[in-house]
Amino acid sequence: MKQKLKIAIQKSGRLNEDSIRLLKECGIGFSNGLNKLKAEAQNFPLEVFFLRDDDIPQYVEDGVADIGIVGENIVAETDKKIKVVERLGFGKCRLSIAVPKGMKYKGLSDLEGKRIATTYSIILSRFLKKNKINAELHEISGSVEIAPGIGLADAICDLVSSGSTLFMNGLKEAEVIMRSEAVMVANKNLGKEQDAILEKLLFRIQAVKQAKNNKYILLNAPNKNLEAICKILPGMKSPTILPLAEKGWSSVHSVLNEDDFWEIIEKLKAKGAQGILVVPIEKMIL
Ligand code: PRT
Ligand code: ZN
Repeated sequence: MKQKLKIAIQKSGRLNEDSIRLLKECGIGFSNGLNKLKAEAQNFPLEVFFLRDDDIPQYVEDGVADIGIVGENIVAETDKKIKVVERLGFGKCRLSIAVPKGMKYKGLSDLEGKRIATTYSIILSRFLKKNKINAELHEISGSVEIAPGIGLADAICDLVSSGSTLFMNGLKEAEVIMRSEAVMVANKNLGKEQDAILEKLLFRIQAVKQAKNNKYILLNAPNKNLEAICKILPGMKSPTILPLAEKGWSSVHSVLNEDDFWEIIEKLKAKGAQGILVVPIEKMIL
């Protein structure tokens, strides 16, 4: 029988949809009906397991799953013998210490002797030890943000993304302990066939990631400024130039990085570029 790669993704929660979307963008389709534990991909040797995120590192270490998609925060907190093979760019957040809004917080030493509530006791105790702060950790399993309000703790350590949960609970962010995003993790001793399937999958993921960071650009340029315009465009190799029916004008095609996008557009306009079209790229193979 042909070998398959087993991937564990979150069953429900913040990473579930983006994990499924990523696999779909890689051309891997599977049915993900409610209450399903497992699904088989239709057109790729992949078996998908739907699990709680906290359990994914253990399953990958044990080899029940070969790979998994999980937040770096969970990778660090569970501390299993697995490797991170790709950062995926979604599920971004930070693990932060927060204190009551009214507290005058000047620095880490203000946490000395304080009670801190968290579900991330491994990462937090490592951080405090490194910074030589003695604080009392209260490990709780959820709703950490209410701990100071009910007198259970003086501060908390929890995940933050928009900051509105902290705000609504009268807290402010004091220290960022780690930044996190979803990553692909893998078992350290994958078989040869599994390794080859993983390589294929990572190749597709990288093509999808690249495409998201880049845009295809088409514009019309007066020939007298072509050289200046080509210098502004980075492109994969060099821009494609096609003559327009109108004399003295050309059409220029290239690829732009999302980061310096607007700056480049402004420079192009200044050099007389017109009819600029910017189009999303679906896949990008370098
Ligand atoms: O059921 P299961 O155990 O699988 O899910 P879960 O409830 O433990 O995790 P889930 O779905 O909440 O989060 C999964 C992963 O998403 C986390 O491990 C992080 O890697 C990532 N992530 C990104 C977040 C957030 N952003 C986030 N904001 N996880 C949780 N939060 C929570 C945070 O704990 C706090 O309660 O959202 C609240 C803060 O959000 P803001 O926007 O108000 O700051
Ligand atoms: Zn969880």
